[in-house]
Amino acid sequence: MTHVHEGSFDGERLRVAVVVARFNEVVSRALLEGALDALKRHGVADEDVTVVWVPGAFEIPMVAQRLASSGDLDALVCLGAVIRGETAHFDYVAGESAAGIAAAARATGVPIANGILTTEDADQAVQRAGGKLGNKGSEAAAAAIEMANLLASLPKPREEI
Ligand code: INI
Repeated sequence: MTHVHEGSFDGERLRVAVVVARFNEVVSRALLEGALDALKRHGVADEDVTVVWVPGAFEIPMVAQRLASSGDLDALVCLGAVIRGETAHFDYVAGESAAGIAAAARATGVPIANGILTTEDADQAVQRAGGKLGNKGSEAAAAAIEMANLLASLPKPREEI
């Protein structure tokens, strides 16, 4: 018989950390609100949620990797906004944060959802942080739960057997 794996959105008993960048704080706070709301709606207990603020999106991967390697978490959610109009080093900040998050997830085996907006201007960011285009913080939180449950259902890596 074919084996099909799909992660559920049941957050009960999952321990989740949210790493959020203070840069563009109005947008970040709206993303955080969306993420916390989604975690609650999916059954993650308040006491199983940790929120960590960092200065900007560039700092997120280092903190995410530290938290993910603690062994105390089932999933992480990273939130922030990198807005092209505001910086000449948009590509470096956006690229490093996305690549660093992916690298931290692969290095630790803990799913880390990328809820860092990369937009051309502030309006595009606002629309994705509880505006017309939804809340990417909520979507990232749901992805983190789904991935935590999916990974738990997959065969363990060889070295852990
Ligand atoms: N950090 C962001 O999260 N978003 C941005 O748009 C941004 N801009 O525009 O520069 C930004 N820069 C700060 C960066 O993340 C670091 O905090 C800083 O370079 C110190 O390491």
